[in-house]
Amino acid sequence: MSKTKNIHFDSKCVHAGIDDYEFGPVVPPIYQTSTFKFENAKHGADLFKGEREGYIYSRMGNPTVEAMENAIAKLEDGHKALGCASGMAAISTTFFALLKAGDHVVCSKAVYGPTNTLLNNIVSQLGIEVTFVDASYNDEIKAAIKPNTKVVYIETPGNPTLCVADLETIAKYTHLANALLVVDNTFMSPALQQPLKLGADVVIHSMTKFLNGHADVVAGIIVVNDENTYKHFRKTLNQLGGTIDPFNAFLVHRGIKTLSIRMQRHCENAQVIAEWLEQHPKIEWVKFPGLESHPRYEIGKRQHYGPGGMITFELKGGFDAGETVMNIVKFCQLAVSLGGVETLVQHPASMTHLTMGKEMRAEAGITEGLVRLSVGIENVNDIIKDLEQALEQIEVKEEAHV
Ligand code: LCS
Repeated sequence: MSKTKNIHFDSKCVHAGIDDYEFGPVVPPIYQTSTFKFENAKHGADLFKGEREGYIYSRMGNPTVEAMENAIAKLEDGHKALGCASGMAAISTTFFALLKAGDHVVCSKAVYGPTNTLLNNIVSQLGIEVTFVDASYNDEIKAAIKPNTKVVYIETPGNPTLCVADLETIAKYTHLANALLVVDNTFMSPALQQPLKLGADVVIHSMTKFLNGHADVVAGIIVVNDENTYKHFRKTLNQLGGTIDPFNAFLVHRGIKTLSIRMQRHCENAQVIAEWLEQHPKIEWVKFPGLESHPRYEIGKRQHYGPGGMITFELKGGFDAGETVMNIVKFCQLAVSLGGVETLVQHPASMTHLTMGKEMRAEAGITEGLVRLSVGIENVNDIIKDLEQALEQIEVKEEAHV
């Protein structure tokens, strides 16, 4: 019987994907090898034909990578997973696996900038049509789906606006059209949201973020629900070549052991900070799924096991004030990426979402003054103290944001 079958999610984080290995190590050994010896010519030929199980070449499969893939598949309650070299490798592999000329994709407007750019600049040049929608509104998605829609692609909460999409309803609309629902679950991690249970067909993560959690790896993953889809994705990934390497897979597998407790602290800290920001006189608005003022608070409460660690806000005084704060924080670090143990702050309009262009950003609700905070697991008072001293130093002229 599987050791991880009927155990709590917290325990799965520690034990999923861990097997018995030669010499008895309690963690998977790192098979840092590009290729694997065949016993003889027939063995090699049989492996290539798929008539025997085993490893051939690390782009096509590696035991350390497979251990991590099995772990994430278990955490997402999926069938199998495919480790990728980055989140963008996972996303591009998914589009290549599922789309061909003549197909149509519906995508939420608020997605990571390069996802938007990939669809707009590369996917659309292959004869694939793309429609961007505000995924907060189920009716917008329903209206955008056409007979040739093959994929509905949702990031929820969206980067960086933290808009929340109702996955259960969207899955119903998607399946009525015989399309597949692909969900980028990076902002929540499987500790806080499990899209396959809500009807999604494919789940993607940038594992660079919460899954690894320590800002020392760039990696991605695709989780699928059935063997046929898995085989098709595996073939596509082998051909495109964006596979994860064994050492990064080992680091991610190590990172997820603490996923549950990290996410709990991210959520607790972010809730306190979001509430503090919301009542601060120099703050124009705050967006956080754990605040009752979030327009999709009720959907979030139903769909999430916690509000997450990401907050966006805008200062009275707009971009200038935001820039000043980013320049004078000391404890919070000014850097892109998110989901690590350390608190990071960044400005999407000039950084992560620059390539989208001003018009698309405005349509997606990414205002020029929006500041994004990835709340770490430090003591919350240290984060607040730093934000406080930064906010104290900005001058807010009421007319500045009018
Ligand atoms: N999906 C989401 C939601 C992301 O936030 C990112 C990266 C990706 C996919 C791509 O993953 P990568 O290839 O970088 O592993 N987001 C970043 C961000 O907001 N700041 O820097 C990277």
